[in-house]
Amino acid sequence: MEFKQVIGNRRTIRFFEPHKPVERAKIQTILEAANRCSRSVNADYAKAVVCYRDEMDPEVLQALKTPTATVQFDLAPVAIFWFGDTEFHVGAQARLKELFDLGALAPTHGWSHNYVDEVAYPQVVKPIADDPVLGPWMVNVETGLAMCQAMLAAVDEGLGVALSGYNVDAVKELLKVPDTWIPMWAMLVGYSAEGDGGGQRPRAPLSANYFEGHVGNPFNEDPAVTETLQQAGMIQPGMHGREAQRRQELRELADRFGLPL
Ligand SMILES: Cc1cc2nc3c(=O)[nH]c(=O)nc-3n(C[C@H](O)[C@H](O)[C@@H](O)COP(=O)(O)O)c2cc1C
Repeated sequence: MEFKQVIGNRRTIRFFEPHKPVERAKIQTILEAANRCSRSVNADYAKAVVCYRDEMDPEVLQALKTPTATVQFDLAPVAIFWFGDTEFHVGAQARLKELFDLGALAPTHGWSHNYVDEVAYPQVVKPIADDPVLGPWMVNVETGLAMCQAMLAAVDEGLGVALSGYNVDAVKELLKVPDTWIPMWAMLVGYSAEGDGGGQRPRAPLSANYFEGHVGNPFNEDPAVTETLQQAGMIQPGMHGREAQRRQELRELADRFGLPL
């Protein structure tokens, strides 16, 4: 699938084909996409545990749920639980030196083995890792990057995908998660049972949130570019104006899966 189409097709899917298994090759592709995300100090922030619903004890599956994450756990054949490693600084010096030796980090920009040992690690990386606010902030951002690439890879593989909260305490114990990993989100993966999900979710125009030069000077869309992006499938018809059709689809899904409406 073209990249812009992948971005346009992605939306939170909450109804999955419950008995259509996800090929393991597709799960591997999703994880490889995450593994290729950009990351500071070339660290492995993102950790993931792939769980197959049908291999889970039904009581455990029940224990994972939260008020905002219920039926989707029953319907999705796969849940990938994501965590962020707070020990990202371990081995950072060696990894930065490797990047230097390979020429990814260049002396033109001030890099050397000494710079790693005397500046980059002790003055930048370690203080961030030791800071109770900055450390987790870094881990959260970096893990989010990996999860985003994973989601897009899932869409590219023709799958539906959703991020969801879950009962962290239950999962930590069940999956033997170390205390140094920050729990993030569950990524539910399966074949979508809801067509195109009812259209793209409402989004503000760029000018509401993005600026040029300084805050307050909105980045205004060029209509010709918008049209190109519409043709490429990145910007798709939204949900407004399709409410009746979507309600009908929800009724059919509720009937099919025996869910209350
Ligand atoms: C980090 C994250 C966590 C989310 N957690 C939940 C959740 O627990 N339950 C749920 O129903 N939707 C969850 N969502 C979906 C969003 O709340 C929202 O429904 C959706 O409109 C986001 O837009 P999208 O459809 O383009 O993904 C989550 C989304 C993100 C990005």
